[in-house]
Amino acid sequence: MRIRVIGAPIDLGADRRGVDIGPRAIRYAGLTEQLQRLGHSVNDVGNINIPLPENQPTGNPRLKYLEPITKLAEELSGTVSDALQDEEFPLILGGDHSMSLGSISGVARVHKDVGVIWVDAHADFNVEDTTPSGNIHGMILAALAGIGDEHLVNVGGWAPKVDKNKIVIVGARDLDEGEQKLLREHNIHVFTMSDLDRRGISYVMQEAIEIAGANNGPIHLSLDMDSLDPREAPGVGTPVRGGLSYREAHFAMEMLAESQRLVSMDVVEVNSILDRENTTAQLAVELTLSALGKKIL
Ligand code: B3U
Ligand code: MN
Ligand code: MN
Repeated sequence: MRIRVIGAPIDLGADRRGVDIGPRAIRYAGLTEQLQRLGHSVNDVGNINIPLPENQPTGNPRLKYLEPITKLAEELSGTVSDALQDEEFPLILGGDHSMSLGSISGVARVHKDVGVIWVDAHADFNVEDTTPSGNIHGMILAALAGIGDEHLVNVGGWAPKVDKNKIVIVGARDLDEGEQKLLREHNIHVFTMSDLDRRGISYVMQEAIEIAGANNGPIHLSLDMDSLDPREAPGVGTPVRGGLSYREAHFAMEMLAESQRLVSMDVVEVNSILDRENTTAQLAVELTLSALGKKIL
């Protein structure tokens, strides 16, 4: 497969500084070499340009940095749809999760029926009225489903980007009250950590692939590294105990590879300031390899 690596070091969507180093840290962990060793060809087009938060007005405290975030989403969306049009698989490196507004909009422009598997400790399903932080990375999945602030929802000039019925969240364990209400109201498929404990990763991923990839449709994987247990992935902005184990995460990725339905992928929230010796970035590379076909035997 031909893979186009796109760095999106956006750090305007979250409070903890350090995710802007994520794309570099993932590259330093050997991403290109290892993808090539797996037999892929890699076209790394570098990073999109991100303005410094210091030079940007915060704006509405319940929708911090709304203006630059939507502007960057427009740009990234174009970069991602160009990759797909050139028949390369977009692998987008974050940055905080607000970057997925751009990446998934770009995918949805080309694959109108794309489903999304959102692997995350959080649901990122807040809106202006439910957010406890004003951080837009906690609102992106709702925006992609057509829910929330109109500027976020209408990036690229159309909405929704993804059919609500084809959204699946895996690994959730930290949901805000208003967010829970929204998820229920819109019947979003959420596999929490307790579902994982009850049914196992194999069952959960099989269901997730069936739901997101209904009618043999394409799937985008959005991998938030905070879905993993903080013992495995210490370098994330909002660690939450009780996450995916190393083996569960790898197996989930292997099942996605086996499904042969992935058309694009993001890896987000690697925070190098909080990381230990690039452990989280290395794990991000390993999991990407499993999602893109690496097998034990
Ligand atoms: N739900 C909280 C916290 C959060 C969301 N996403 C992350 N943290 N990484 C919020 O601020 O919306
Ligand atoms: Mn997230
Ligand atoms: Mn998260």
